[in-house]
Amino acid sequence: MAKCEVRGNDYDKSFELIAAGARHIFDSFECAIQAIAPVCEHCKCRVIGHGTEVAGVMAACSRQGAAVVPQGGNTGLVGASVPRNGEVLVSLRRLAAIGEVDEAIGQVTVGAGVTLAALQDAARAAGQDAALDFGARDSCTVGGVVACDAGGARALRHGTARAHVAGLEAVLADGSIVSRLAGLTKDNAGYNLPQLLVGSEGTLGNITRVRWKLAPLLAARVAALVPLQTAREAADLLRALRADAPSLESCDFFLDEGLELVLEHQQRESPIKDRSPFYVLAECAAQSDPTEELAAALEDAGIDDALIADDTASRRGLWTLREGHTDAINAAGVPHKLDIGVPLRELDRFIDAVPGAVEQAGAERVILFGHLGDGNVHVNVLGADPDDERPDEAVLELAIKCGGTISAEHGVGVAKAAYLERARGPAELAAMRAIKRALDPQNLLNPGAVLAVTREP
Ligand code: 2HG
Ligand code: ZN
Repeated sequence: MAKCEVRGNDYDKSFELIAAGARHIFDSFECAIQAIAPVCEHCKCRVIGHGTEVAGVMAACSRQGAAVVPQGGNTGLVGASVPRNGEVLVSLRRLAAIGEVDEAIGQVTVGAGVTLAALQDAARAAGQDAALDFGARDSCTVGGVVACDAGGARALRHGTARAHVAGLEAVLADGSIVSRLAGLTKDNAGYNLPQLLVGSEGTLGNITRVRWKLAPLLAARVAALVPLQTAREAADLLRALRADAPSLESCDFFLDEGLELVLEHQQRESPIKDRSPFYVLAECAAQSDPTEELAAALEDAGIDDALIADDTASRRGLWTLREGHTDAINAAGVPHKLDIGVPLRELDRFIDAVPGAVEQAGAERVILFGHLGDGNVHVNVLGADPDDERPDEAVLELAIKCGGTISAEHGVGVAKAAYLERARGPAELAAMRAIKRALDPQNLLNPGAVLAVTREP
């Protein structure tokens, strides 16, 4: 356990000391310290753990000119929640209160530290649905989800995290608190600060509470795993499903090489006998059983070999093939992780061109999977030196050439910050920097994330 430098409940004094360089607050913060001490031991950053005092911490840090990295579940993939230069780590995980679900309007206020799974459970218990889901659900937190505008498989129907933010509370760089938690559907009085904070990755404020918009619970579900030959066929299938299956909720994809990795990693047999190069995993959700609707849509699209899963266990079985990609890839090596998005009409061009581009950039292997409905491809490059930027450069360049984005749902963080100007152009980047300067003139909030540190005049 690390050395204790500050004791007692005098928070204000403690915050001043932390900001001034003391490394830990112990005593009444024991739980938090236990949770975060290993991180601290490893990276030697300064750590605090009492989330409810975020405003006090920020005010003290602002007075001392100490930089801060806000952290939720630390499940991000672009390095945005990890201190890099001795910043104070503000862990928001203990802000884990879940308010009462307002069933009439379909909203709930939750602390930033509530996990996505806990939000889903609370919504379900009230007959509602959080309407956002992805593999890291058990450890990612709502604050982090909102801070990086996470998406996941169900964004096709329900939008990304942004669409679920009816308001939020955040602590700004000077320690002031902005709070819009009334959850008004119509409220156009002034700039929409909450929406500006969505996707800002901790660079404009510490999100402490979120007013989350729920959706009606659609308990009748069916999934289908469809073997296909090409990305073009997949895009055609999506078009057909969107037209003929209004209950379509998600439409993800993976390739046979990824499936093979997952099967090996999970030590299971392929549920598909006749393997093919490309697979689409679609799920429909409705008030009443959508199986017939999905089956008819598949038949009209000329599909006769889909694997249909109409009970919870078999649906989960199919989704673990898709969601198991991250772990299976990690077990195969240290991947370069890219998360690009392209317009659907360009998807097959991108997917066809990526392996060649990556190989030319000196990498051995690329695994592609993602969210077909959003044109969101997770490109995991294996067999490249961790510091070799050439494969990343090649993939991001290709995405931009296809009219796409360098970050679809994982965020920019520090990993992609150097590419932001190329993706957004100088005018947009200058506007972003102006916003950052206005809200955080000392550059204390997550410095170097999203906006690369430059020597500005
Ligand atoms: C997913 O869709 C996540 O499974 C993670 O966004 C993607 O590991 C990845 O590249
Ligand atoms: Zn994803």
